Amino acid sequence: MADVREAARLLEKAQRVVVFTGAGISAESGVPTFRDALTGLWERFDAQSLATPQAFQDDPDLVWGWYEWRRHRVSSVHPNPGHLAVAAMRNAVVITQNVDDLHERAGSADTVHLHGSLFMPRCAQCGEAAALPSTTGEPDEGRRVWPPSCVRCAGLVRPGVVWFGEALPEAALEAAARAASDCDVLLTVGTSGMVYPAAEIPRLAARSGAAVIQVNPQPTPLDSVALVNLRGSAARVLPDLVATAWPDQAAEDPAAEPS
Ligand code: BJW
Ligand code: ZN
Repeated sequence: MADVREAARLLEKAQRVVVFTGAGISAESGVPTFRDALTGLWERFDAQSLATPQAFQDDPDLVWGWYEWRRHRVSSVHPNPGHLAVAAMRNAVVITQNVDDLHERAGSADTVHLHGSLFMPRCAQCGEAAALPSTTGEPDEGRRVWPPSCVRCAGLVRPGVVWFGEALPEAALEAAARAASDCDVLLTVGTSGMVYPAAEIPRLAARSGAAVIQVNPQPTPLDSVALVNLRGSAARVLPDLVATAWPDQAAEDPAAEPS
């Protein structure tokens, strides 16, 4: 409780706030994380056989089917109180590693996506943006689905996400680095802080003099970077934090349009 008050005090007096999120913020919406024991996606699937350019080259229908399954799953869930609390921090810059659209659906329209999106497929050959397939019904977890063909060059369409060994979108990485070096407070939520260069963002903020606040039920390598570690789930801790920092605003519906 004292830690929440300390974090709220830092947030309330900050001019520039960055919220940096990972899979954990979407866990309570029903989107699995990657590395959590038992529930993480990679407890059940082999990352190397699904989240690399080589995997798509070797087995396009396995990889496309897996991403279609995840896209349908994300489309069927809703933002949780953690996403809504982030959207209530109206001037915060939101930087996410997530490929879902739950921040946007909660009201954080300008979210920066470091690892791309499940909803922006593109041609693997020429890079042309592709339309989302209008498939009916959700594919099963392991079902193979042949990817669509590019309308420009007939190459295979791939998911618009960043796989291991691929560069992050330049504009997103630049925007994230700029915001992190310029902020007073960076709030890191629900990330294991293990995947680079994204994991450099909270570290860059700390080096630039910002106070880092972490929300995570488990210890992470970012514990030593954070000034305040709030051990708990995003959907429980973030609304508490917002209510403590801005007691008047907390009474409003965070998803409502400003009047
Ligand atoms: C809760 C909660 C609740 C649970 N509330 N919290 C330096 C050293 C070693 C290796 C490298 C290095 N630099 C780069 C590399 C290689 C590699 C890398 O980092 N590997 C590491 C694993 C060692 N990085 C790359 O390959 C990157 N590219 C690159 O470096 O390119 C160089 C290059 C330059 C120029 C030209 C060409 C190349 C790309 C990384 C792409 C990552 N992609 C993925 C998959 C996206 C697609 C998909 O979704 O399938 O992104 S990997 C996966 O990990 C996904 C995530 O965004 C990312 C981070 O995971 P996240 O969000 O932290 O999730 P988890 O599961 O790890 O953690 C969840 C946390 O939530 C836990 O802490 C829980 O406790 C917590 N939690 N419930 C709050 N309710
Ligand atoms: Zn093409």
